Amino acid sequence: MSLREINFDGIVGPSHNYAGLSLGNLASTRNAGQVSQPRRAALEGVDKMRANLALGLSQGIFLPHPRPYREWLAELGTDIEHAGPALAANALSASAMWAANAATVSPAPDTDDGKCHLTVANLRPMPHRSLEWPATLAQLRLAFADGAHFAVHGPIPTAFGDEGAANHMRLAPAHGEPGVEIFVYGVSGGAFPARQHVEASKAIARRHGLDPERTIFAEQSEQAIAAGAFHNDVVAVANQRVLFAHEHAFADKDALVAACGRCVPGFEYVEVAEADVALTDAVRSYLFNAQLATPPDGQMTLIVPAEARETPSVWRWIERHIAGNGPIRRVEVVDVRQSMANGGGPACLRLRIVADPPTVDPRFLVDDAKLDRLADVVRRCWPEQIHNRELQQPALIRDIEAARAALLDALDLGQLR
Ligand code: SUG
Repeated sequence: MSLREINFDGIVGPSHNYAGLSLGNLASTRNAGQVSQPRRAALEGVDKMRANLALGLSQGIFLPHPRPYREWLAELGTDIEHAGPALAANALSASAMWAANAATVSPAPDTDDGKCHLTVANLRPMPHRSLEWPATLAQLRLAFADGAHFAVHGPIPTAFGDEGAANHMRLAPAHGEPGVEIFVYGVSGGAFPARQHVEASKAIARRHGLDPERTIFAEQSEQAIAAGAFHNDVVAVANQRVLFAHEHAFADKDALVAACGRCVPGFEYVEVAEADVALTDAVRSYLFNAQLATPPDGQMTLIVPAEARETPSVWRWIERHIAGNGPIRRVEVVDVRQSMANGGGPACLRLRIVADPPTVDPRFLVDDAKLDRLADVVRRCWPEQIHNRELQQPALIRDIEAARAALLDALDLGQLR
């Protein structure tokens, strides 16, 4: 068994659009009603995956969900032709692209039965996202069907909102060794909702058979949520022994840092002070919504969105850190602007799983050749633009459904239809 980090990116679906559905997500609100470019968005995602492969990282994919979600509309007594614009936008959202919200993952070395446990996120707080879990669960059950190595769980009861790995971090000396899992929850977010409920986090820790001695629950700061950090991964990210976070990410930073120090040998806390990068700049640039990864060359790498390079305080901080002796040794810049305009950075687009690649269904793993095939379908079938007011046009709906079907066929995943 050779356990390694595999990032599963959500392929941006053909219905990608800007509907302003997420209160508390400043980019979603700011860009409501803009014209989207689904083809470009999906190709940006493919290029990000190529960049990860070039670094020597393992890469997987999750597929777009059936949109419009016709069964859901039928349960509401309507259909895509007759639904009001709000319901239609929910049924057409491509939000499943943000795979960091697909599930919470506890790698095998952390669990009592030695399997990698995954709990699909119920995504209850936002109506459009609450539609995702059935199609996500179907994919998790296929991709991780090997019951000797994986345990896939259904969602936490909807009384408690759960938004998956975006509010979960893991520290471990190496991916294949036992680690410490940190569950971050929200209590209050000022004018904005707190999306992760502590009871959901605790339930996941119990279901996954985690050792209470190596499990930490930490509250997100109200200030961070109110500033637009609707998920913890907008203000913090962890990799191996390193926790990289904004000064105002947590309600009780000192307690969290002390607990990590006790549990993780060689723990390093890399803090970005408000004086260097204001919370507003951190949220605007998505500095922390980076992938923090250790490629085979051992150089810990921060994979940031282009917006980070365009935000002077942020780029200054990165350059200074890399020139110094900090643990982050390299920065890679990726362009995921179409996703960013809905509040989804490089980290949102991927779900990190620690596994031995041969135990995963190979249809969900990619190399450059498979990405070429995928990009070819996107170029041929994804709509070039979607004007929000035209979301319900029959010709567009036909194109969206045909595009997804073509992709499933190209990837031999027709059974997800
Ligand atoms: O849940 N945006 C997503 C962005 C998710 C980002 N994920 C992480 N931080 N891990 C959300 O708010 C906007 C859709 C719209 O407005 O059309 C949206 O759902």
